[in-house]
Amino acid sequence: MSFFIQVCILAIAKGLSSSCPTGLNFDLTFYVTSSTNDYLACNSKLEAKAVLSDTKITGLTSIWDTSTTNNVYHCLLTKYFYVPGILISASVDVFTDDTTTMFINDVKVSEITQQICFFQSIANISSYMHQGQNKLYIDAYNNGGNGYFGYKLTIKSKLI
Ligand SMILES: [Ca+2]
Repeated sequence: MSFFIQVCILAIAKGLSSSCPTGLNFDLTFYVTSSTNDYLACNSKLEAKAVLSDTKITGLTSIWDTSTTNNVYHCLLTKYFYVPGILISASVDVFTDDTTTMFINDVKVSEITQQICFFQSIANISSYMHQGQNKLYIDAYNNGGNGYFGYKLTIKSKLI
């Protein structure tokens, strides 16, 4: 192999390697959302898988422990999620009929108590989270009529 060809191969190889991604720019945006994978403990009953509510919430999945309810009811949700890499930002959307209080890592993040059927969006909740395992806890009440809630955490992180 001539010296010229060897130089050309090295130049091409170097060009290829410098164009490969480093891994530091991967977008690790993910969502933690209400779903039928959630477990709810309602009215002192044993924890059970959530079901979709007959009432739909635009953009969120509405859940409860039954598809329809007209009773005064109290449900608790505990869910763990993992934040990989370095946390960049986090926000939450939540909708409830009638009231909810949301905690992340045992600190109150959101509270809807003044109005029924209320949507709340909080742009920056990253200070409540950390790299690794996090705990979401929601305390929900229905004071009559339909009862359900939905939530969506949007979390952005990057590789170290
Ligand atoms: Ca209600």
